[in-house]
Amino acid sequence: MDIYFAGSIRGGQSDVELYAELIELLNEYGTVLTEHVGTETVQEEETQAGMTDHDIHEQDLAWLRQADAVVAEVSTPSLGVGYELGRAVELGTPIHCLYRPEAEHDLSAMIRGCDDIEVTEYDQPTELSETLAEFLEAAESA
Ligand code: 6IA
Repeated sequence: MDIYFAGSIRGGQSDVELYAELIELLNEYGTVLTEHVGTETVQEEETQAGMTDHDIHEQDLAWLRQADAVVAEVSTPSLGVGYELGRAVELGTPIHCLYRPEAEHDLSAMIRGCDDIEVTEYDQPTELSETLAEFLEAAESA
């Protein structure tokens, strides 16, 4: 099972360690195509590799089309994550968003109000094993 994990980069990387923990958890259930989201230095690395924004967009959309499921951490608002979620809805890919109610920003109505997106509120990644296992199992048999 290929999993697309989405999390803020230019929207702010203050949750990057949390993303890394979630990616580790998700790797128990399948292959996370977007492990770089949990890396603080992703921006420098890709600049050094000569990747343009166009290259990044095309690569990420190819992975999104390949993915069997999308999991997004949405506590830090990000234009890129919102865009990816909209594209995933159109692709018909099962989507699960993770949101910490303690976060600085309320979750967008466009995410919480979307019937095609499941949202789970949580405090610690350790609470999420069962929820993610159930979601990914259902996504696999969808
Ligand atoms: O708008 P944001 O940057 O917060 O969007 C974050 C989301 O878009 C993530 O879920 C990623 O899948 C995708 N994304 C945004 N930027 C990148 C990126 N490098 N590399 C891979 N995926 C990305 C940006 C660095 C650049 C300076 C070379």
